[in-house]
Amino acid sequence: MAYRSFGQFIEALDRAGELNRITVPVDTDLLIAEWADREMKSPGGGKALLFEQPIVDGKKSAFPVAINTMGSRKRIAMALGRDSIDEIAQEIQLILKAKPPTDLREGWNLLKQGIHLLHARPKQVKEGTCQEVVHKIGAEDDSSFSLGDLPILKCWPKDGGRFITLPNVHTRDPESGARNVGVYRMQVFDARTTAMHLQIHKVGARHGKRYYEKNERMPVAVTLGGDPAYSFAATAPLPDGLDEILFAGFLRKKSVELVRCKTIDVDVPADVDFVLEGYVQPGEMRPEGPFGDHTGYYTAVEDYPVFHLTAITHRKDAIYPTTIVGIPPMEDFYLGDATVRIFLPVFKMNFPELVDMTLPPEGVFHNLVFVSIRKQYPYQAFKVMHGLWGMGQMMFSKYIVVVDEDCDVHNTSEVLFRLCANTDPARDTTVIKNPNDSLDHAPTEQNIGSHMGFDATRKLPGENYHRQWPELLKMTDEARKLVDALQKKTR
Ligand SMILES: Cc1cc2nc3c(=O)[nH]c(=O)nc-3n(C[C@H](O)[C@H](O)[C@H](O)COP(=O)(O)O)c2cc1C
Ligand SMILES: [Mn+2]
Repeated sequence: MAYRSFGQFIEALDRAGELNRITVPVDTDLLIAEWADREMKSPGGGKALLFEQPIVDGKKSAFPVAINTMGSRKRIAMALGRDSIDEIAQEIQLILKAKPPTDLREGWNLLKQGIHLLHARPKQVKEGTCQEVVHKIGAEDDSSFSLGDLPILKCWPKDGGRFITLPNVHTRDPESGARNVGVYRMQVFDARTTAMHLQIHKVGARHGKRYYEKNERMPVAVTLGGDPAYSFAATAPLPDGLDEILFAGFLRKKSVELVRCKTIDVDVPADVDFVLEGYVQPGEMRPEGPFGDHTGYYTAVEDYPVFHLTAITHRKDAIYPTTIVGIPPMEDFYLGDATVRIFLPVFKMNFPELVDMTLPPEGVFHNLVFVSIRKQYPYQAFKVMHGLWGMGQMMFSKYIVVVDEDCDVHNTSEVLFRLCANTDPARDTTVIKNPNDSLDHAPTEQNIGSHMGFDATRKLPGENYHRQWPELLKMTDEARKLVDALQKKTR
């Protein structure tokens, strides 16, 4: 179930007919991005693309570029070794609801889950394929190998440079020792320095702050590739302190093998494709951007920490994984969508009335949330909104629309119908203050803003509605069955 390498995942995609190999040379300057954008916007997310001859500054790179590898329902499930993402949600539900089994089958299922949880613990190993080739950089410089040798994309015309878009950034809390892995993009400044886009709400930024306060460098290891479960775990909005490596081990049902980096005291998965080792210096900031962002707009230039490379190590047959973000729908929609589906049981544990939830692609994660509830008492829709606004990265949700359980939140048209039909704006909305996603350009000030909730559920007595709530139209089952039969005959 777990992939021993990123290459093995690419082969699995190929066998499943989910990969297009592009054998002609294609420039990493905008052309791979334009090709990938068309693919991501084709029905269902198109295919994964493997550019076998990426061109960097007029020269062919030694490493192929893989993009859109998780950009569909099927491929994200394949990335996590399942037929469907819902299997993982069921596995999580089983753990959350764990109580003494009532029959043999339940007992067996629970036992299996227990064994899979054991896999969450990583294993330390002495050697890893990610260190088959080692290039130390700086004083011990052994070669002219540098970031310029990686097929790093320039994604959009006005981008400030080339950006590493799927880096798994490994850091440690200097006090508790807790590990964190997050995907924070990196703009290449030169052969051995990049920006590190640690937005202020993210755990990597908090770790940095702890080091800088003590005037210490933060050691940082950036990995690319390996089992795609690693990258997925790094994008997942886990609570601060919950180790992404444990989560990856649980997802892939196999312990992650960790190897110590060559020039810093950080452990990384031994089977990744590339490791960029280095550090962030306290107080050092440089302008980052512009960058064609997942908002669909360019994010303006802002100061961000600088990452200094001390080594690059890689497998001999390394593949460079990347993505591009932009006007939705893009590959990252499927990452966010899978996250919501996987963690739905956790949300349901916090909100027993919650039936279903989705972040539609048009809202680009934080801008729009549709949630359906089984309403029992007045103002319950507002309670759910406020609860969501208080939960981790859900704090960024700009608009939350709450509907009744019989509305399919995955059908945007149905939700909009309920929103329009069931609300009196003055009565059924609330506007609150909350932290805002750093990338949102709309608020007057960065990182803070207002959020709006819509109660589009049917109004109960006690909700300031003094009329008879009407009944939604519905045909009888009998009439439906009869017409089904008639239509079958006439077809
Ligand atoms: C393709 C992609 C690019 C991302 N780029 C950034 C980024 O540049 N900076 C950032 O702070 N978060 C970025 N994120 C979001 C974080 O990876 C995400 O919020 C993650 O949950 C953070 O983990 P943390 O809670 O451990 O900090 C990106 C996500 C994806 C899918
Ligand atoms: Mn984290």
